[in-house]
Amino acid sequence: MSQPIVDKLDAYWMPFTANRQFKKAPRLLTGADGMYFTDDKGRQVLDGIAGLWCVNAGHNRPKIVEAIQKQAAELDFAPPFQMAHPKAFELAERLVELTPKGLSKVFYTNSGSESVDTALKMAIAYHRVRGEGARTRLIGRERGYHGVNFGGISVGGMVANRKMFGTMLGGVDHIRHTHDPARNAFSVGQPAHGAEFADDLEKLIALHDASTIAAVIVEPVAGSTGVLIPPQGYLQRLREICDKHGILLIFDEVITGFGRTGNPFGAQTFGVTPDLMTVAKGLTNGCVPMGAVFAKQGIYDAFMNGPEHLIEFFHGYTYSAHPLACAAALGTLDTYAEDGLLTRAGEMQDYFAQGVHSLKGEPNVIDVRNIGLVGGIELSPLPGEPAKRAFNVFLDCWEQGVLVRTTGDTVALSPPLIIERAHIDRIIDTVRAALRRAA
Ligand code: PXG
Ligand code: PLP
Repeated sequence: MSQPIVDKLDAYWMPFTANRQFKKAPRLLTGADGMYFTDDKGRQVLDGIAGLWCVNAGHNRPKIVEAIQKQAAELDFAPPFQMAHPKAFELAERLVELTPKGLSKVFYTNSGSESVDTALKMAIAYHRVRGEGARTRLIGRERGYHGVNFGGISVGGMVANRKMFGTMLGGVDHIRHTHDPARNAFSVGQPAHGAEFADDLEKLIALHDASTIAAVIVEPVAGSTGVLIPPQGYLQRLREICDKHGILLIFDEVITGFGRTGNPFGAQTFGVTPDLMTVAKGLTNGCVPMGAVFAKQGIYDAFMNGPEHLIEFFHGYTYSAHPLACAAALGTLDTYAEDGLLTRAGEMQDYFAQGVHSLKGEPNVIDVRNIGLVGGIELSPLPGEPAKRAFNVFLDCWEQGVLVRTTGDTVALSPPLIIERAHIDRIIDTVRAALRRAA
């Protein structure tokens, strides 16, 4: 027998993982190229989830690899406080060419979680610098995922991510989620029913008074909690209510950013522009950790008062605008542009939709949802064992050489945007066979 690649699995406490189960039968990845991972047994595994919703241009893209290598040798680090390096500015200029009109300022972070906490702090501080310091409440949504830092779990709505961690931020409330299978099951694209879920916001405003509310944060498409597509008119209505009451609207586009829904950002796909927008993941094609918050010009301007030598916003990370991350992001934007990837999900979505919706009628499939190159296939749970049936499907697909993701009893697909029809066919065939075996 050949020597195992790792013979000690003890010290590493793995994130969001069933550690004991994993360590009994580890799934190790050792290489990646294009649409495929290589595992430690030399198998090729088709990547049905772009790594973790992040490798949008596929793996091992030469422009990105070269940019990182070159940058490491040229300028390894530059302090981001009171100092900068040229690529940080170049990247910001390139990014704001892609954003919805008005989102013209970029603040760098290192992850989606940091982007979320940054945006929440920006929102509260924005009201304060304008003399509305009583606006401190934050409104999230049930089943929302906004990363794992204290701000993010406070506005988030995933019970397992919250219940162990005490009282979190005060002054947070939630509107209902929009998942409504009784009316919307098996909708292709945006469901027809549920714009009125946005009116929950009016109820919370009536309860707390608008003068105490800083911001509302939602994912345009909820990814982590099982691919929940916004009902037609829902995001528009949230926007109208926020405008009416002077509340900032934050879109968390960590998953929907960088082409996932057929446009650079979900805001463009759904035709609604937020005041703040958080991104990460696809910003660097997942290659170097990086996130960002986009802000409207007026939010930035509100901070630019007082003596010029004083810091305007007391916030930032040692690794904000890290040179390797900026280089990776520039290489990523070049790659997206060359391959037309930021609109490719729109071209592929009909074929992808046909594929995922062809799973209707397979054993235990109770709903199928899709938008762009995201799909969710919801299964009825095994009696008394929630999440187990979907996890069995995940393990089966892995055995068959296809990587999918599960959350609760939903199988999620979010492949690299370079995907071709034959890859879609293989993913759907593999999931179909696994569903039948899991019956
Ligand atoms: N906001 C949203 C909308 C996300 O999807 C984050 C914030 C946090 O980003 P970081 O980079 O801090 O992880 C995310 C991340 C899953 C899964 O199982 C999804 C995410 C992360 C890990 C797993 O679907 N999304
Ligand atoms: N903890 C300590 C002791 C620090 O000195 C710093 C940064 O200087 C941090 C945490 C924050 O680290 P980061 O800026 O990487 O988020």
